[in-house]
Amino acid sequence: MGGLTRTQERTLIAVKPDGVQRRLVGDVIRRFERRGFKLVGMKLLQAPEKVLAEHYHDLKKKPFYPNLINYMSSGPVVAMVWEGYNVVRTSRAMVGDTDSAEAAPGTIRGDFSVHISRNVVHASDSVEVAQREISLWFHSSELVDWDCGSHSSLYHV
Ligand code: IDP
Ligand code: MG
Repeated sequence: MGGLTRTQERTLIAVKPDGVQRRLVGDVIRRFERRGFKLVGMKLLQAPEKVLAEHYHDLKKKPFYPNLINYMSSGPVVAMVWEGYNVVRTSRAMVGDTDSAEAAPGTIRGDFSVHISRNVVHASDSVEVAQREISLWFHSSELVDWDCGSHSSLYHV
């Protein structure tokens, strides 16, 4: 037994409008690459209202919901799909607590955010939610299966 049974796990990570405007896209990507995850989808887009309504449907009754939709519509987001062993759980740890004041230094929110309403990045919170969010934000044709092969660690001389 043993082995990496969840290597194929995928999650949706999105740099929110504040993160894009603050030029944090590269830093977010760098953290996921350094950790060893594999980028299988990425696009910059102005999020359609319908997508945001579906994405945050469980928060519809919250008092902050209108402000959340305004925030998420305030500029483009960079939506990404990352793949790897336990990527859902690990990326939540890398992103940090929803409330910026609770987010540990070293996490994305703990390094870049001071308020829950401008917390720079989204990460799916379970494998099931990740699957739903990935199909909401991406067509299957936009996801690329690729092999980490020879260029990840070898130089050709
Ligand atoms: P998560 O992004 O850490 O999964 P959720 O509870 O799913 O947190 O909330 C989704 C997003 O809604 C948060 O990332 C944040 O942008 C926003 N949000 C959550 N709670 C509050 C709040 O109390 N005030 C303002 N915005 C909030
Ligand atoms: Mg959430």
